[in-house]
Amino acid sequence: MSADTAATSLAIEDGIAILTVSSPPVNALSARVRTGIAEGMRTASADPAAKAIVLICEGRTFIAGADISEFGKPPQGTPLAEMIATLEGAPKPVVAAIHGTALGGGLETALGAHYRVAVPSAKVGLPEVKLGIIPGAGGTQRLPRVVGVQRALEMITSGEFVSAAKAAESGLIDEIVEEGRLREGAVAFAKKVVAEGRPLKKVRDLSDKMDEARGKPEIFDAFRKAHARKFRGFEAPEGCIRAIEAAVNLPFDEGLKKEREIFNGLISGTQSKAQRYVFFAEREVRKIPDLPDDTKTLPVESVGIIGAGTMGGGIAMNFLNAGIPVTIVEQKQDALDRGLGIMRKNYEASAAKGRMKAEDVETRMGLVTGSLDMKDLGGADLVIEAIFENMDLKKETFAKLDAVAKPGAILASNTSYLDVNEIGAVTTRPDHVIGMHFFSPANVMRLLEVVRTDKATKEVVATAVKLAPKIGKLGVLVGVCHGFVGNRMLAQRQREANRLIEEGAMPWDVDRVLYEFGLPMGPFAMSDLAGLDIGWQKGQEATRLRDRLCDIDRRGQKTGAGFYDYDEKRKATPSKLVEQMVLDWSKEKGIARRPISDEEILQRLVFPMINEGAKILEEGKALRASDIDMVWITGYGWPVYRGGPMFYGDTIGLKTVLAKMEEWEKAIGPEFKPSALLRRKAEAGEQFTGAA
Ligand code: 3H9
Repeated sequence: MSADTAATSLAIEDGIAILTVSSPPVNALSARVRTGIAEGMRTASADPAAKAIVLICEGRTFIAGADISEFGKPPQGTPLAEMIATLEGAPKPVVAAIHGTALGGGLETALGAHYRVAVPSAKVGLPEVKLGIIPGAGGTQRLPRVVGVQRALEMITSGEFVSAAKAAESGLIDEIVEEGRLREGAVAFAKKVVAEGRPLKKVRDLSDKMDEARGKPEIFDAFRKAHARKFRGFEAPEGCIRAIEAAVNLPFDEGLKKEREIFNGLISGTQSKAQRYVFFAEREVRKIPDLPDDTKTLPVESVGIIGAGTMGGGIAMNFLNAGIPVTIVEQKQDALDRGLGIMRKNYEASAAKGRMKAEDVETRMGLVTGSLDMKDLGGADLVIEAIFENMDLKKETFAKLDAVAKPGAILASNTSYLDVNEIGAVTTRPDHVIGMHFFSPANVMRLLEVVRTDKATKEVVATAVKLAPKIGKLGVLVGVCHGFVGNRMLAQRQREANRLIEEGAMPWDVDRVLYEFGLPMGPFAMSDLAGLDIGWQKGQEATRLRDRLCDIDRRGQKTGAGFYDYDEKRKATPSKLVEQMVLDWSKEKGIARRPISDEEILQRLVFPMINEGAKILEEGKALRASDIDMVWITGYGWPVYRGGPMFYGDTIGLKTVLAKMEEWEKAIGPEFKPSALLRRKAEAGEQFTGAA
């Protein structure tokens, strides 16, 4: 075989050809791999010494899909569909031997084989939808022929990874072989197929599992309807459904053509570009230039948490889920009991929904110890403070904590805004103090901002960063500044949201624009959910419209009214009363209201965020634009198909963003002053991410 096809090797042993793929890290289907497999298949097919062919991979996994980094580049080597046809069309049985993950083009390859075997730990799936595309090498046509239409719809539109056992149940895997003995198991299976004279089972020729859906378009419409909320804004799920419909209604080759047409349409679109960017951005987050992978980390085998409120309890649950024991300290017994009670209730609710077993509730709650004495934190490797957001209180707490925590323990603050350097300065160990900023609800939201203080040692920072995935979080490294990355940018948006309703928009206009953009909710609906009385002081003169709402007991969802009116199901409707209050507010402030377009609302909310993101980069408070985007996607529900605010800025064009900032700086005020980085990039015709 020529040098550039060395990603595969072929051996014939005891009548069975073994075609092995070796292309670390994940055996993605690069041009070399595709060409190697196609050549290997042709050689093995033509060799009379081989009675069957086993396709197997070296390393940690079976083929994990097409090589995503090749997308958008000119095609080279054997096309994937052609390669798969060499498997399906082989004149002797082809067996795919699966370990690790057979994903996307990897599973499509396995579906081209006549039989599939897997070890119990293997997983299979078609996750293309998460990249904004559909399976483009026959997956949408072959999978429903094997597992049925309903199951194929679920698998392909969700991109879920399915265990070998479940895959075997649905007929996707023909046999499960012993863990660690895949090669032997696959060869034995191939010999059995030969000995028994089993047919060459070509998936393209199967059709009985699709009968249930033939002539029944209502199946697809019902599926669309049932998942409308989940699919909102995304283009790819609809593409998946249409391709599966084609599988049901068209002959195989025409279905393939339809699949290709849909695939091509999606892959050249902005959504897929954004989603592929996010795939790599997510993996970039853990790459920190001065903390190479082999940086020493400190053990975290037990954790202390100060504060059993909503945040403290939610944070504790992450560690309990990971099997790490937690001691949680409160000041008063009733607050402690309440906090522990809520944690238990949350777990019980998960168990009731079937998300965990009933006994897991006890195992997890068995790992938590409540205490009223900070001294009980003396044994913890890491202590996270999650008390009220007040600098004096935090300093006092850290001084006390420093006195009881063991030497070498890491002390972390969950502050959302405050200066963690200043907090660390009250301890004898500022080099062991960092920020670990969780997002509410802390047991659900994936984001963790790891706040690097000036004095924190590399080991301490690396420990927090490496801990994040263990507790199910994406740990994004950020620098100390007011609000860090996420809330610092959010403050820009909030300021403009308030100003827009003074100038002419209504709260529901602002919320609708952001909702239609793809966010789960806008700032006013969000405030109603969180409670308008945060920061409200009863009896004091209202300086904000929301305080005025509190004065008349419209304190948000919990009181049945806030910016919106709520019915008993908490469904929101715009309030006439609030509308009048907004009009009065503008009048009192002497602002002549004007109509504001949706486009202006969106720009006014989002462009200042992009500008702030640029300042964050300029000041080195985030490592790269893509880290900022991951903060917004995982912490604030920014739609993944828009790639994050910095990527979005790139898609709009930085010249446009700059021009607007300049216009508003003149018309409204200095808070819109463009960052030097934005100006430089815009003037040079560059992007923040280089990926849009
Ligand atoms: C597709 O197949 C389209 C077809 O239908 C049709 C085409 C015509 N390509 O995640 P990890 C890199 S679309 C290129 O950290 P893990 C990854 O960037 C594809 N690179 O490891 C990382 O690089 P680095 C459908 C890839 O163990 C390194 O490998 N398939 C690809 O946590 C390790 O990855 C998918 O969507 C790729 N396909 O997870 C599967 N995959 O070290 C995508 C990985 O430089 N992949 N890399 O940062 C995954 O879900 C996970 O990577 C996997 C391993 C579960 C496999």
